[in-house]
Amino acid sequence: MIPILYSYRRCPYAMRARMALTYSGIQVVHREIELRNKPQSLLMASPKGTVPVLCADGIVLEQSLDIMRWALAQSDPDGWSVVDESTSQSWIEKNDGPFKTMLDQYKYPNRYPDLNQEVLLDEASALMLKPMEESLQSSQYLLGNKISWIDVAIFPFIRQFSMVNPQRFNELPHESTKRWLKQHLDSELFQSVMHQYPIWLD
Ligand SMILES: N[C@@H](CCC(=O)N[C@@H](CS)C(=O)NCC(=O)O)C(=O)O
Repeated sequence: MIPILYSYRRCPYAMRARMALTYSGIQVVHREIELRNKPQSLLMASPKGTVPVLCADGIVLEQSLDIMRWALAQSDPDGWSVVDESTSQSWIEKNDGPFKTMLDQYKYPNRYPDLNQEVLLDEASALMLKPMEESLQSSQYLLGNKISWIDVAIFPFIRQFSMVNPQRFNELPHESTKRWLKQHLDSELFQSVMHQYPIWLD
């Protein structure tokens, strides 16, 4: 059976999963959902109702990182997963934890009227963008001169952050991070996972 992927085009978690699946050459049946109107089949497979979700051969993977790991375990032609475990873990924890919180606060100022955008930008820089810049000044990718699953897992979140206020992002002194971001945005892999699908209805 071809695995089914429930996805949402603009979701950064779904983007990282789609990129890993495409890189690994795994064919999936794509089911594009609307967050406001989730299909019953998704909720039956995964009651927590987030995307991405992958249903394959009796297994249900409900976390984007699990989908990435599952894909890479099947095929990893360029060695994306050949990286130091603890360094990767600390990047992911920072990205999926406090940076994602700041990203939401920065992206939805109406929901957080007490927070100041410039302060948030400074905090997000100190937490994530500056450490990324330091790494990317000394190597082409976050964990060295070879792309790894960490670059792919983090890139959709930096993309989203940069899109909140592109002009302001551009003014930041993080030239290597901007170069890295552009390289991923322009990549064939990223372009290929941004295909627009019609909404899946059960
Ligand atoms: N930890 C999950 C997070 C996934 C997630 O939060 N996805 C968002 C979309 S970007 C979602 O489905 N939210 C549910 C909703 O908004 O109802 C993962 O890594 O897959």
